[in-house]
Amino acid sequence: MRLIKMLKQFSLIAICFFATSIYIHAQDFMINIPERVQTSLNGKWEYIIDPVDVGIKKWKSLYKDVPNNKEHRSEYAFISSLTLNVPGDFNSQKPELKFYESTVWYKKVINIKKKKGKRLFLYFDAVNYLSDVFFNSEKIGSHEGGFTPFQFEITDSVKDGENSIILRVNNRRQKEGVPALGYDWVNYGGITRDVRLVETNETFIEDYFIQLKKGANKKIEGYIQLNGSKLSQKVSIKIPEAKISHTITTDNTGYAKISFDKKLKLWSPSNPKLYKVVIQSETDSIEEYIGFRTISTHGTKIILNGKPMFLKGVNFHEEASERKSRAYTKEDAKKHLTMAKELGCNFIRTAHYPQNEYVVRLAETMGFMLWEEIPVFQGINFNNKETIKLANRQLTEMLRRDKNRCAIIIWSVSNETYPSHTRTSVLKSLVDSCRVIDNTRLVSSAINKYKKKGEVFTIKDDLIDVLDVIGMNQYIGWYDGWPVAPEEIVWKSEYNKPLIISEFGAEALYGHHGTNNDASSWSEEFQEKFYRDQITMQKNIPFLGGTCPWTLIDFRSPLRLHPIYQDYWNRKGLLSEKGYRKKAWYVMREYYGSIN
Ligand code: GCB
Repeated sequence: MRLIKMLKQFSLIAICFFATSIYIHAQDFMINIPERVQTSLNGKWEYIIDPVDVGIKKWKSLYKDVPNNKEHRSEYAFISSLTLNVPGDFNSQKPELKFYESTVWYKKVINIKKKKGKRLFLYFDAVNYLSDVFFNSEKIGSHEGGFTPFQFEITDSVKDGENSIILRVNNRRQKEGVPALGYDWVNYGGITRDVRLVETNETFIEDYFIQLKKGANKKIEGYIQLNGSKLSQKVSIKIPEAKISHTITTDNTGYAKISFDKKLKLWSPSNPKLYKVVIQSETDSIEEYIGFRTISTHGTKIILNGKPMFLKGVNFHEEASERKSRAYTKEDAKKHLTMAKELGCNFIRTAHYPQNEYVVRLAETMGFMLWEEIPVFQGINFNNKETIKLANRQLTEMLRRDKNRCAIIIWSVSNETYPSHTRTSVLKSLVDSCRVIDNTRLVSSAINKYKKKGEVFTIKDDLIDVLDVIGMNQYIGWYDGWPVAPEEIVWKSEYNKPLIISEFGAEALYGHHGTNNDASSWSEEFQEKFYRDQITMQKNIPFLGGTCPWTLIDFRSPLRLHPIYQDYWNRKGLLSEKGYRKKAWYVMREYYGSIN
């Protein structure tokens, strides 16, 4: 836990260089944002499209919010009739921004009435990808990374009355970024998730971790962290339903360990039990529904609450396919999760990045186990120190936000990275950081390299030495043909660890019919047979702990160029973008229905 504090202090002062500006990284954010006292800053924001990023270089007055008048003329303007919806990606809101990857400026004027003894924070659930934030003409900070929250305190710069917020948001792919240049989804830019003005007391409960201790089923452990000037306080953790009231005292850094014994009802997919937990300090109080469960492995089995569990999974992107936009509402989350339930799933891989909190929280109440990953995706520059720092920061932010979600059973550090000495040592260090922050969960990575010899497929990657679970993306039958009949394929692994097929899939256009033995037919029949063949093969893997089709629903991708069958859609969905079931959906549904 001490190490976490050191990591936190480091991230507070971390400074990295980008283009001509100096990036002061956002503060560590407070957790459990839905329960904070807040005003939503969602709604209409004025915008300016800046394709060559001239604003930051030439028009200082733009972000300083200097009015354009007789004395001062600049060749730009925010106009009240030109607005974008926040949250929401900009690409889907204006036809001219369809595949746009550059800067958009955002502006909102808000009215604030200052309150004595209260602190104020601007809190962004996520902005893709780079954000520079200006408040009342001053730069208050920056953030890099499109899928995790960040906040800035504005208490001292707030005025009674009108205050202006200006953001430069740039979603240009970065060679040194996380993710880097190549990825198979639309790079939806903009203020893609909720924005909030959060009010706290002078000293408030900033962060806490409350979970079952690793390997124990009746010891609750964790910590609490206060933020403010009255750091040493008595804090109680109450779980009224279980008649728990545990009191601790924070030290002069606002930190205290939590540890008490209690046997609680355990969360599981069939009984997603959550307890109301109330945390009360002398100056603040917050509550949250938290579940308790154990997760471990035993040989090649995944063990939930002491019992082996097969993960009936599915992948999906944070995309509202039918709307052709980022998904960002609770209803969007409900829609995807209901579709996964209908397929018979008990497990979700939120694909390649942390999705919004609606997805994670709703999944937990609906009884899904989750795999959550940072976008360390192919093509990452493992030789660049700044890139590695950034990956680490995204990992820290993901764990910080979601560590109290018992539904998350697996943290993943990467997807399909090319094995090399540097890559492996960087990923191993990410696995280590992950375990320092949270040793209660399993750690994995989706790898995609195996050795093929005739009918034998051998799993081998040095990274696996440090993983709890092997994630394997394989596209046998789609990108690679079947070397022998599916039932003849033999998977071998020298690791005594469970395997999750983290991806497998084939393309079909909904409503398009054709032969079932020709991948180029793009037909539902081909995809249906592909699924039958994959299931035949997977059933023969003795160390298989779960599987995850790629994907639940067709998603947009600028990489998918077939004008007739794809038209910038990845068609590996079991459902069309409108949610219609392809034939393969029924195959998967039947398979999941046959597993207890
Ligand atoms: C993969 C990637 C995923 C792609 C998928 C595909 O291995 O992890 O992001 O969308 O393959 O469809 O090729």
